[in-house]
This record gives sequence, structure tokens and C-alpha cells, in this order.
Amino acid sequence: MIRAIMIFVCTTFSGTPAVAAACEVFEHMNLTGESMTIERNQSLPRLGKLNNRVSSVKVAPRCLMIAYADEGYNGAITTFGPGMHATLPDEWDDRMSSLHCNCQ
Ligand SMILES: [Ca+2]
Repeated sequence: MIRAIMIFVCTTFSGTPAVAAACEVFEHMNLTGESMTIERNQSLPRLGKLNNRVSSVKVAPRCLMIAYADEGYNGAITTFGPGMHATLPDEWDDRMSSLHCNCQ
């Protein structure tokens, strides 16, 4: 029993990067497909290969993703708080073009 717990603890922590990405965007829903990571307090004025293709996002604790419909932080704006956003609202699916990842 103790051995089983030790294995569980080791695999749990070894699977966690020392510094997790502050914000991540994904091509498909449920955090799948191509992805891009954004470090804490970094911004992307354009999303490149994922421009108008983001369908789910993940935000680390104490971080906030501010997303824009157009490149260069223009157009419609929305925010995503900490956690996994397995799907985006209809008006944001495949529309995101720039973002900030602000962390405390
Ligand atoms: Ca767009």
C-alpha cells in the first residue's frame, strides 16, 4: 500500500513542469491539437499559426488571459480567468488574434 502511494506521488509530481506555462491556447476543444504557450506577463500581438483557430484555453492560477478578436490588441475583447476553458463561447471560437497573459 505504501509503495503504491509512493509511486502515485512520484508520477504525479514528475509530470508537473517546474514552471508551468502561465497561459496556453489550443487549436481544438478540450485542450487538444496544436498549442502555444505564453509565459507570465507576456503578450502576443499576433497568434501566427493559431490565428483565428483557437478553440480552448488554459490559464494558470493567479493569471488572467485578455483576448482580442483582431491582431495588435484590437477589436472585441474578452477575459479568461484561471482554469481550463474546454470550449469557448460561440463568438470567440476560432476568432482570437492577439492576447495578454497577466499574472500576479
Ligand atoms: Ca480574429
